[in-house]
Amino acid sequence: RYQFWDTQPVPKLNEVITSHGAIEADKENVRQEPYSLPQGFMWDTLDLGNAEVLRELYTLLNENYVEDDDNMFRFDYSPEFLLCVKKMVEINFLCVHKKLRSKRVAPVLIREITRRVNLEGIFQAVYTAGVVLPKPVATCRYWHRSLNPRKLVEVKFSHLSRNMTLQRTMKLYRLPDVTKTSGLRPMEPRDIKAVQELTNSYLKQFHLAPVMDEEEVAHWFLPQEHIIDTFVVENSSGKLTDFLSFYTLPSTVMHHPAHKSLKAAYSFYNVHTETPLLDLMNDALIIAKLKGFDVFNALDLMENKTFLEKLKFGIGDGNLQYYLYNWRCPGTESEKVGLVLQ
Ligand code: YNC
Ligand code: MG
Repeated sequence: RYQFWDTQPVPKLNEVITSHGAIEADKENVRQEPYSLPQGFMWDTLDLGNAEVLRELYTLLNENYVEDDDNMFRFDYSPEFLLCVKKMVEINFLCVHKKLRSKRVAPVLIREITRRVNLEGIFQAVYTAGVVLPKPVATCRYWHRSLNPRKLVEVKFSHLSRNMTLQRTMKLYRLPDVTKTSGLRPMEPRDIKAVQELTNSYLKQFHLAPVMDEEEVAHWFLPQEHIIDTFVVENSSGKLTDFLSFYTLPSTVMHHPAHKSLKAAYSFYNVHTETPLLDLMNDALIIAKLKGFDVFNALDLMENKTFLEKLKFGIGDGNLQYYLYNWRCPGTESEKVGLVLQ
């Protein structure tokens, strides 16, 4: 069935898993030569510090990366966002030019990235995809919260429900102009240590979650305009008790005369110890609306199911499958997933 994936150290789709552990042992000798590409192509390690190279990568993804099932929207990662690629350990941005599709280039790219990661002494990986492959460790679903219903209806991202006028829909999704939680403010470099402690202790309750060092916390959470927003809650004695975060990922609107882009915020990590999660997330919606986002997206992982319906998120179509490479372990419920990949 899976010509490529059946050769890889991943569990079979029908496999019943009761153990935890690597599927194949760490390699003693990793192949030194790069895998061959089709005639006329060569490997090139990108220097994303070079503006021209960054622009080229941006154009490739902008024209060829992930679209929705109806081919109406396509992710539009900004060049600034792509610069984050440098430090990533998870596998992301698998993309083959539209003209080279279905020619078995993807397996070559996957084998080559595996070889390069192996050369660094790493033999496991985590990745997500919309497609079903052997074998998901968890299945999550996106939910969408309208912030600008008029535009979402115009670009056909959403449609008016029966018996609902645009006026009533706009009223339904209206949000306050000010946040509710006292002590809520943007994260600053001095908060890194506290955010790290909050994150790592909160994530212990999930089955699939990262452990972040200080450098990773600074990289993933420090606010960067048009990339990542993080707001912390500082109580009256100066202690950080909670934080919310979301990243920016616009989508290109493919066939619309007036609207070219959909501005979407994606829920990232939201950690609560004192503030109710519902209040924290309502404040996230208020902030995203004030910043001009059209829609706020969240997966049904971690504790998100406790607020999605209450905060008027609607369920999306299509699943996001989570995978581990060269690691066998039983599958888990979306509520036990504590990992968000951008
Ligand atoms: C996919 N998304 O099943 P079989 S997500 C993995 N992830 O193999 P061809 C995929 N494998 O079935 P095309 C995949 N999509 O024969 C397809 N495949 O075993 C498998 N789209 O290759 C597929 N980006 O080259 C089949 O297909 C084989 O030309 C077919 O290329 C696929 O980033 C693709 O959605 C996705 O650019 C590149 O369609 C292309 O269609 C495309 O003939 C639009 O490939 C953009 C898009 C995917 C976003 C993502 C995560 C990727 C994870 C890759 C796996 C990493 C493994 C771990 C490596 C490190 C290990 C260590 C240590
Ligand atoms: Mg191909």
